[in-house]
Amino acid sequence: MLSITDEIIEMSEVETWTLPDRETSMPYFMVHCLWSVVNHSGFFVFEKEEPMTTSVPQNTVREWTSDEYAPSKEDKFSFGLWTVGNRGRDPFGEYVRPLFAPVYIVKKLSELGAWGVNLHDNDLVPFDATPTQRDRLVREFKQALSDYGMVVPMATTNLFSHPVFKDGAFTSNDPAVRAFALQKTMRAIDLGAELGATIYVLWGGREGSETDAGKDPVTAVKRMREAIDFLCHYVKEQGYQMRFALEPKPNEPRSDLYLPTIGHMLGFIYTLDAPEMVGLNPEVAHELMVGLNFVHGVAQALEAGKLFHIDLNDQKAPRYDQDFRFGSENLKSMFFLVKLLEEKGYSGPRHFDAHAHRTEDEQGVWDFARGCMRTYNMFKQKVRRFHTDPEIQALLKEIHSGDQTYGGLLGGYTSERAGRLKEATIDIDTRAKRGLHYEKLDQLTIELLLGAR
Ligand code: GCO
Ligand code: MN
Ligand code: MN
Repeated sequence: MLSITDEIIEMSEVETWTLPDRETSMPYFMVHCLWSVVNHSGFFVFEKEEPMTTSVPQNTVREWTSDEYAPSKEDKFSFGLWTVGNRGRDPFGEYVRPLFAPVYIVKKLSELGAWGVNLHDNDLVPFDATPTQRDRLVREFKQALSDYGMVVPMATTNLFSHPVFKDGAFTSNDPAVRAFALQKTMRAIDLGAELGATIYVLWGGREGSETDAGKDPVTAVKRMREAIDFLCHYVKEQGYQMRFALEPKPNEPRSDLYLPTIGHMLGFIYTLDAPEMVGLNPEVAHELMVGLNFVHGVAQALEAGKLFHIDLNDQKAPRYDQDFRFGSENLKSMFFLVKLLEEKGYSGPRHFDAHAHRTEDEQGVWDFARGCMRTYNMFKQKVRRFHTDPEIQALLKEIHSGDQTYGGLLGGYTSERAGRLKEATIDIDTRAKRGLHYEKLDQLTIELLLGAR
């Protein structure tokens, strides 16, 4: 058994370890332990923050909160522990920001107006934690959630940081790795269920290849199916109220990932044992990395009833995954995204899977988080204006009117309709000559977005 002093010394030694960017678990754990140890002993106040209280602190944020765009719990904004906890490490440079303990993140996000916090298993419980350490961390985290009025809508598994996953988890050629991946995920599902998560994200971080010489891509898809089927049965048997959201990504960290886009994933879902339990977690940056229209992808998922969750961020088109602040790059398409989500009644979390620029210190992280939420709300306000702008609405009415003469020939197939359609003379010349006024509508949209109307 370690004494408090030994524990602090041991943890301080741990801090000098270098870990891959996403392997944040041990540092988090270290700060977490330090935080709780020093709190109990009462001789050190972490980061000069107030100790946890049993009510949501009031008036702690004084800027950007007084207007209609200030985020509130009703907006259902969530962040991952790994997002605001991102320390700015990249393949070329070391950490630039300090560790934030999970309970500290919960407190800060709550103060900023967020509603939920999501996590990988190892964002909270280190890879090699003992059952006692796990229970303590989970207990303290749950206390923080209750103290700060935060929920855990989504949980996921880290199947990418540990070297054992270097050639994938569910798709690894090695049965022992596949078995370990399933074991780890079942335990992480238990953790998610304990924290109240109803969505479980599966992102195939390393489910891919650099070369197709060593892995059969057909077998890879079959293995993925086998794993997800297994996990669906597990969730059902446990009686958890949980659905899976699959997150496609075209590449990074592998050269190529399997099931790379929304479309690939959608097709795959319907081959599963329990497709009703499985939907999508599309991410803005991932579709933009391959030059796709994210709004169209999300629309297809929505239409199929498969938009279970969404990762909001932004991206300068085709390049590495940039995870920029939501709406910081593609103003117009992010407006259309918010318009789609709001108009179609998407009721799930508005989750930000993004992080602050590497140039930022801690204040920059909270500026970043607040910015994601405010921008979403500003777009939401613009959508309301779009709906009430008379000129835009009149134009839309005209655009959608078309020639109704042939309406009766459309709809579902009947042999009578098919016969009439084959015989009909359709006035294509008039239709072909007609201008559609999309230029004007698009310009009006731009003027609205830029505040000119
Ligand atoms: C990425 C992914 C991840 C996942 C996360 C949850 O590009 O790194 O977007 O951030 O969303 O691991 O599964
Ligand atoms: Mn991503
Ligand atoms: Mn993501």
